[in-house]
Amino acid sequence: MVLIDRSYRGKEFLNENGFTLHAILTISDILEILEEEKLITKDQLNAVSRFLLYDVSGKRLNFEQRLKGCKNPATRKLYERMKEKQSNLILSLDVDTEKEFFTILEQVSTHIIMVKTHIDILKDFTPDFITKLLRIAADYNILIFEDRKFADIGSTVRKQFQGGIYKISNWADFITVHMVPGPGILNGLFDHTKTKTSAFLLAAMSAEGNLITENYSRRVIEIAKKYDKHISGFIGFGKTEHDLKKLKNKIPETMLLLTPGVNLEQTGDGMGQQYVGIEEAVRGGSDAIIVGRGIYAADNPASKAKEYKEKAWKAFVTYNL
Ligand code: 5BU
Repeated sequence: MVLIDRSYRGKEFLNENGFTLHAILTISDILEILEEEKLITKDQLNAVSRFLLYDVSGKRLNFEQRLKGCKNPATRKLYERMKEKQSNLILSLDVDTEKEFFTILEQVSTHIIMVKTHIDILKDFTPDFITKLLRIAADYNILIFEDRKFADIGSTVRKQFQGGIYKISNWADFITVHMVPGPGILNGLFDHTKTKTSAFLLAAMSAEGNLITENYSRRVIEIAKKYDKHISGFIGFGKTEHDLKKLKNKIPETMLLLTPGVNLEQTGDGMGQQYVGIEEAVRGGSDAIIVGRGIYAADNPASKAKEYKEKAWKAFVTYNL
């Protein structure tokens, strides 16, 4: 029997023997039809979907087991926020003024577990911004994720992380790190510091034509296993559920997979960004979705955030919980 991913539906592809196969319906499609026709219950649909994801494509732990086994305190905080807020939505708030930033953040705060910043985008940044951000984050139970994408030698990233005008190590719950320079970057960031910040490593990017290969992703994950004290998981994009599943299956169970490039309406932005849908991302094993323009550029960011949150959490409960 050949198990065909939902993402292949309607497409032709070559199997490992070089034969062209044409996928008409997937097992997930059939299950959904059976549920729509009331031939199986929603619970049965969920149980079989979970079986397909965790047992057929490699046995994996459920959410509670993952939380229980997780030793990294920052990662635990993120798991706990997800549970408390029944959400796996991260807002990427890439606006350039403080006023816009906080106006939108307050509007969407009940729906998100974490706000992702690019602190150097703000044109009116002052240290007061951080004071305010920390207060709002505490009031609304939101974590802070600075998407700095550190990518230099250990000595330089240490200064970039702790110093300058941003002093990221004082306030960010999480940062992003490229592993291009090798493990020394992690020593530079985390040795001899008392920072509570933990890292997400870039394992697969959403930018079209990016140079990350499957082998590179695998090596990033191998390094992460040795530094699990400071690493919470990976940023991983896949154009299809199948691509994401391949990545997810390599990731240690207690680490998280966060997926950027999620948008309900667009497939790209004309500048290389690629988007995947919520269902596909979560079915592929994404633990939380990162959404920027889909929310902050919407006419009504609050109602859009609610929509993303509800769809993503529903998919998470169905396939990944
Ligand atoms: P968007 O507006 O939803 O396209 O914003 C996506 C955000 O996620 C933006 O801040 C990017 O810098 C970030 N991102 C991404 O889009 N793709 C990646 O592979 C990584 C980060 Br890593």
